[in-house]
Amino acid sequence: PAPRTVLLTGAAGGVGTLMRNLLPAFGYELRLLDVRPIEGDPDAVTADLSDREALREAVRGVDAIIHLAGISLEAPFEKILKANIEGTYNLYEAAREEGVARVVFASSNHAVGFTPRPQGDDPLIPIDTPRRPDTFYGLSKSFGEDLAQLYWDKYGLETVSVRIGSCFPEPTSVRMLSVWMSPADGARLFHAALSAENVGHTVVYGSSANTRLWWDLSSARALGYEPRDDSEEFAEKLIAEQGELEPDNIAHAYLGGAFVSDPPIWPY
Ligand code: NAI
Ligand code: 15L
Repeated sequence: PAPRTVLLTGAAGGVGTLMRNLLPAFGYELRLLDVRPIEGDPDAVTADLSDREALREAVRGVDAIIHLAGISLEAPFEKILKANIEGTYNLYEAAREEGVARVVFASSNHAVGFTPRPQGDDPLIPIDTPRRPDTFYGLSKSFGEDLAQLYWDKYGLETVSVRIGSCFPEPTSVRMLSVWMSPADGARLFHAALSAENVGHTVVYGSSANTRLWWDLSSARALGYEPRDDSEEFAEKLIAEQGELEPDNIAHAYLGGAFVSDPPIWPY
């Protein structure tokens, strides 16, 4: 049967707020969790990913989990370790103990951020490109993908790991023209990831069907995802403001944009 009740972790964040508005139209009943209180939903769970008892209670009875909670940018290793590495482990343990069938894991392009971006006629980056994290943040997403593989192989807990590009209402940099995932396409992709059958552990890139796309969306399409948006309508304005990407600029040369520099610099 199709999943109905879904726990959305990180529900107070940017993507969480977009998704809690968009996903109910696909028929899901959402349970929300975040360390920050969520106004307007008295049933929302306010809990930290370090609280294993709270996680067990929060996952009890749900059909699936969309795991967005965590630190979403580069940060000191100790913080990434606690929120993203230990936190994701704690969530998977709770899911395993409570028999939750599937997780949709918000991975990131920064798990492969040191991959050179395609230029000219270069082929699109395949989904099985070697992982090359560009930050401790990207490293934590690489860990999450491996954790997901372990829980599938050992316990039969399914995951779709979505290497999200940039999910914001609009792209705000020239790089984002290539990696942008419109919120509406994001909801379509999360729906496909929740409802496709027999996913085992599947890794997909998460973006719209952008004219300037850098990666291969076929593993996402194989789940039934049909993107409808394209960032190209924003291209003229962004390029006029920021100029084209330059091959010699280190912040323009890799998938991860300016996350590859130390420290990461805006705009990425
Ligand atoms: P965000 O930073 O706006 O939201 C993350 C949420 O997680 C926040 O509401 C925060 O309070 C919560 N959180 C942080 N630590 C927590 C903890 N220890 N326990 C419970 N909750 C905690 O990030 P955003 O942009 O919404 O991203 C959501 C997820 O998607 C993140 O995992 C991020 O790494 C991933 N992602 C997002 C991309 C984007 O374009 N927005 C791109 C690639 C990945
Ligand atoms: C991410 O992983 C971040 O969470 C998000 O804030 C954006 O920076 C995005 O990647 C990006 O690469 O643009």
